[in-house]
Amino acid sequence: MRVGQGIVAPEALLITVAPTGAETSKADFPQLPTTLDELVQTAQECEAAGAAMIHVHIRDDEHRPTLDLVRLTDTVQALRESTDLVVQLSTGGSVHDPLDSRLKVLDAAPDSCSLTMGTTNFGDDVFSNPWPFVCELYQLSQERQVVPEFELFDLGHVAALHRLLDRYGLPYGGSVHCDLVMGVPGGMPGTADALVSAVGVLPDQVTSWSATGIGRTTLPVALAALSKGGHLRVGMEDVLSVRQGEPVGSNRQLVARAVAMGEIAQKRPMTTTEARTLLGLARAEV
Ligand code: KMH
Ligand code: ZN
Repeated sequence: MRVGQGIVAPEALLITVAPTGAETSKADFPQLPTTLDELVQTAQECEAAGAAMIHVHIRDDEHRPTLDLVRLTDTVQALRESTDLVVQLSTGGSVHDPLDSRLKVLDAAPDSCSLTMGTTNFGDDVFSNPWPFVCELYQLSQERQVVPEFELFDLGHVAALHRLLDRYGLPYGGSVHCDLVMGVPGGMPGTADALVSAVGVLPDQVTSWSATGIGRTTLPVALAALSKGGHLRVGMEDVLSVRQGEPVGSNRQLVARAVAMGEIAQKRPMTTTEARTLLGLARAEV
């Protein structure tokens, strides 16, 4: 296939940055970007370092996770004005967010949204994604012309993705991009073996995938993903140490490390334009 049909140069590595998440508190980790200014600055630094997409969770004035629609809309606009990154809003939110608020995230009109393919235990909590909610969110993404990124925390989520695509067809834009989220306590382990198992049963319709390993699984998962031809997600949502005893200083540091790992695998960071092509956004925008 050709560039422009969703396929980009094989040496291009999509690096997605997930800078904030919903689980870490500002008090525990002051370098976490929680204000809009901090998020914009992080986004600009990460784009300069090699990221092409940003996975966004936002916080309120007290630095608590929020799905406030005005804030989400302002955030999408600010990121568009200050960067060329593909802007992906989290529809996962925090484990405490109700399903209807999570559906409303699409009202903020992002380029992309995360879409988790099933319920998973999440440490001591439950990250709830019942099948009817998954179907509703997927159909809404098609209707609103938002490109979903399917979040796969478990092998069962891969099976659910088969079912979803068979039932409702391809996403808006025609590409199918997944992200393996590995090493969550309650989900699949962050190991090379688990990654190989999951990648081996992805639906044929999948056009690209990335992976991220939570906490200490971040490096094994990244290295396994590169070995299997996948892309990378990095950021403080997923990991807070660069090595034992050394806290992450900035999201840029994690993007730079992903670029360096990619270089060893003879990959270069994908441009934002290439990312739009990969994800089907370029075709969608024509
Ligand atoms: N914060 C987690 C409960 C997503 O962004 O879509 C869910 C999450 C996944 O982070
Ligand atoms: Zn997230």
